[in-house]
Amino acid sequence: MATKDDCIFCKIANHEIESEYVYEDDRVTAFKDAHPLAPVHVLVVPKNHYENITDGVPADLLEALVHGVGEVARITGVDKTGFRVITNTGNDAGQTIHHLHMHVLGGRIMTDGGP
Ligand code: D5M
Repeated sequence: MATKDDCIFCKIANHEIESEYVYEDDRVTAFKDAHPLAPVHVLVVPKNHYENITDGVPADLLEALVHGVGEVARITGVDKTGFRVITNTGNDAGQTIHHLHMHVLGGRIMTDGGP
């Protein structure tokens, strides 16, 4: 499995560091964001290391990530109320953790345009 030794999300995704997990399958892990910006703020990440969405991510893994987003929405209940999905990519987007992740945000009205 591709990992990056110093990558915190690799460690969380593969249970070397424990987190508040919301959903998991053989390819993706979803866990609560440590600095939530909404009542529901969950990160969906691949277990294998990819820097971001442009890092040659296979189509079937993208499908698995989107499936994970749907599972998180269903588990947290925001599938019924609406939610936002964000994937920050690179410096201008403010990506701070360089392991591909999809933010799932919900549980409040998203009126601000930002996350
Ligand atoms: O978002 C990176 C996100 O990752 C940011 O919302 C904080 C969150 N974060 C950072 N470290 C952790 C740990 N250890 N557990 C859970 N969540 C964490 P970005 O899109 O890169 O700006």
